Amino acid sequence: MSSFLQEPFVDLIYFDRHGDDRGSLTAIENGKQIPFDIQRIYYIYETQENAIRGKHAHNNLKQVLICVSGSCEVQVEFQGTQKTFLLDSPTEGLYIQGKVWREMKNFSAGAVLLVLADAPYDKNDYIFSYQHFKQSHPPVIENLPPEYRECIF
Ligand code: T46
Repeated sequence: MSSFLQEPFVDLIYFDRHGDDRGSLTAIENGKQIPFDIQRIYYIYETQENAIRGKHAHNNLKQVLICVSGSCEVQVEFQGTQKTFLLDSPTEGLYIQGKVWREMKNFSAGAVLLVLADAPYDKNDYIFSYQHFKQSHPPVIENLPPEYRECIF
C-alpha cells in the first residue's frame, strides 16, 4: 500500500463465523485477524437512545470496533472525507487508525460495541476539538495522485 495511505486509515475487517446447530462463535487472536497487538479491550453498552459518543480523534491510537450485539453507526472523517459505517454484525470490525474524527450514534436497544485497542488508555492521545482536528489534518485529497484518490474509503 502507498505511504500516502499509511496514516490515517479506516477499513472493514471480516471475521470467520463458526456456526453449527448450537449457534455461532467468532474467535480473534492476537497477530491473526487484528493488524496490531491488542493492549486494551473495552465495551460500550446500555447506550441511551439518541446518544452520540466519540466526537474526537486520536493522534496515534489504532482500534477495531465490533458491534457484537445489535447495531450502531460510526461516522468517520479524515482528509476531508466523511463516511458512515453501519456495524450490525459480530463478524465485521471497523479498523480505525490515527487522526480520524469518529462519532458513534444510532445505537439499537441493547447494542454492545466491543473495541480492541493497540495501547492503554491515554487521555493525551485524544483530540477533543474539531477545530484543532481540522487544523492539524487539513484535506489533502487534492494533493494525492489520481490513482490513489479512489483508494480512500
Ligand atoms: C474511541 C471511541 C470508539 C477509561 O477509563 N478507560 C478507557 O479505556 C476508555 C476508552 C474510557 N475510559 C473512561 C474515560 C471516560 O471517563 O470512560 C469514560 C467514557 O469514555 P469516552 O467519553 O472517551 O467514551 P467514548 O465512547 O466517547 O469514546 C470511546 C473511546 O474513549 C475512544 O478512544 O475511539 O470510544
